[in-house]
Amino acid sequence: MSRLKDLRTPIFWVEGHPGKLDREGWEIEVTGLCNKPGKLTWSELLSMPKTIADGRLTSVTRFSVRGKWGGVKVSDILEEVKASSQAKYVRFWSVKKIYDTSIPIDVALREKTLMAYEFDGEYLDEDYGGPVRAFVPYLWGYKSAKSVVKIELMDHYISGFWEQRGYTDDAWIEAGTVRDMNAGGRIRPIPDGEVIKFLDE
Ligand SMILES: Nc1nc2c(c(=O)[nH]1)N[C@H]1C(S)=C(S)[C@@H](COP(=O)(O)O)O[C@H]1N2
Ligand SMILES: [Mo]
Repeated sequence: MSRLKDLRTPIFWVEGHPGKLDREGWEIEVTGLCNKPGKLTWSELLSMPKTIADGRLTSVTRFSVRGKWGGVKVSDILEEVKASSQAKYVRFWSVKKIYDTSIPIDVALREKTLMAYEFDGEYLDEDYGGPVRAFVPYLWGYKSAKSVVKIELMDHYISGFWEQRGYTDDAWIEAGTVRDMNAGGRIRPIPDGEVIKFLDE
């Protein structure tokens, strides 16, 4: 069991569950508009400064789960690979490369946008996008690609898996209600816009 599972957080793998993944052997290719493209290994990620972002993953399907997501800031990774000033979008690719999604660089550079490997101090397992997933609490959860194997820096936008199937490209969170997984699935209203601190009460 994991904390996310204990909270009964739904598990989404639209392309099919990937099965067991090799955490220690995990590598993320960082490519596109940068001066130092290359591979980021599991041990390199762990050696980079760790950021803990208290935040919520909020799905357009209307659940929301809050916790302490631990990982490396995407901004630190972009610095490490010396992202070019022409890079305007960051595209995340999941294992199998069927699922992808892209976010604007200004969202990628924000302080709670992570390549996350932990939730509440536990390593993420495959159900929840381990070894390493995107965590983008500012936008609907479909931007938080799971089990990321590739980060691509681009000068233009490309619609991702869900965006091509009708979800909005900007993934701006719309007002309504969500099931708050931290409160046993209780229905709570959410405001329009980014969700960082809502439902704290
Ligand atoms: N590879 C992959 N990443 C994905 C998805 C998916 O189906 N496949 N679903 C997205 C959606 S719609 C949401 S809300 C979150 C859900 O994360 P969870 O399955 O850890 O709860 O993952 C996002 N990342
Ligand atoms: Mo979602």
